[in-house]
Amino acid sequence: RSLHHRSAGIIGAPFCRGQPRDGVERGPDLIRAAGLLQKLHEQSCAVKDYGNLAFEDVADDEPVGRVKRARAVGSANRRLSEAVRAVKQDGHTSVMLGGDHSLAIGSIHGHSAAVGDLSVVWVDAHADINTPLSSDTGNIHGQPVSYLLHELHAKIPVLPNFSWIKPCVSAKDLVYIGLRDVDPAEHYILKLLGVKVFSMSEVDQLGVARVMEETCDYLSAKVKKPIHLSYDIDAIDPSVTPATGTPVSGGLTYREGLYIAEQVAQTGLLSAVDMVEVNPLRGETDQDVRSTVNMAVDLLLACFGRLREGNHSPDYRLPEP
Ligand code: HAR
Ligand code: MN
Ligand code: MN
Ligand code: MN
Repeated sequence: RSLHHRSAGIIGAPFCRGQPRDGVERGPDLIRAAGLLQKLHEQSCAVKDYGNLAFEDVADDEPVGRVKRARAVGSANRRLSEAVRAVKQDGHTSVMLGGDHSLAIGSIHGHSAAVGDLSVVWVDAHADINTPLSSDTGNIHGQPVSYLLHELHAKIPVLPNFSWIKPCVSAKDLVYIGLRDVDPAEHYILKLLGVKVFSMSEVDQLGVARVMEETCDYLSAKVKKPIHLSYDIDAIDPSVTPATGTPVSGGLTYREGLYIAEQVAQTGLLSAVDMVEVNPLRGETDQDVRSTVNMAVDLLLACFGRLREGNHSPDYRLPEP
């Protein structure tokens, strides 16, 4: 499968209401400013930029129980879901630039609305599978997976602007990589549902190569479903990606992070990707921000077939003397 026939449909989602820290809404423009579109083009990937979504401001978005900003999050994700569905229907691999990780609700929902059953590779320090009732913080970026899984449907209470969400992912089609900060309720859910998890402990034990071999074997064992890669930049070690809202030490190295994206791309099944939680206001220096944004760009280039061994297009010819 050549690089030449992939195309990226880019959606900016400048949204931060799934968590309490300002700045993460600047992710899409920063990632574009670091040259993502040009670099994709240079590696022979067709690119269409759908621009940034405009999200409505929601007045009186009072907590519902402990859940914060439910109306804003529900409304933004409804828009995002429609946008991702349209990008998929236009024939692109969808690239959603966040924004916080609550946006995975709309991104995965819209992806599934366009292509049907899919598998999800969730690369993150966190499991983001709290239900609205199990969450200690009430931040919806720690909950997106719970709204998407068929198996948790009965545990999800009614929330304003959430009634459009239909669960669309089965627990057996979900793989986590990079976990190292998991709440008790989340750990209970992961065990109860038998979710495939490669925590940092498994990365230590097996090495990233075996983790990816097992991930790809697991996901392609039966039907080969389109893959949704939801990449939280905090999966990477904070020494590389410090500019993020909830850094956790002991993360993936630059090389491990890249290897994951390379291997998912090489399956030929990658159909949509999220790049979330880049927050320039959480970096202490410009270099902190640059390093974080560069990681996000390099991960996305790998998603579109860039290999560290090098690439060339099938019609490449050496210049004749
Ligand atoms: N588990 C915690 C919660 O539910 C923390 C979630 C964290 N943050 C993220 N998500 N960046 O990946 O609030
Ligand atoms: Mn061509
Ligand atoms: Mn996350
Ligand atoms: Mn995270």
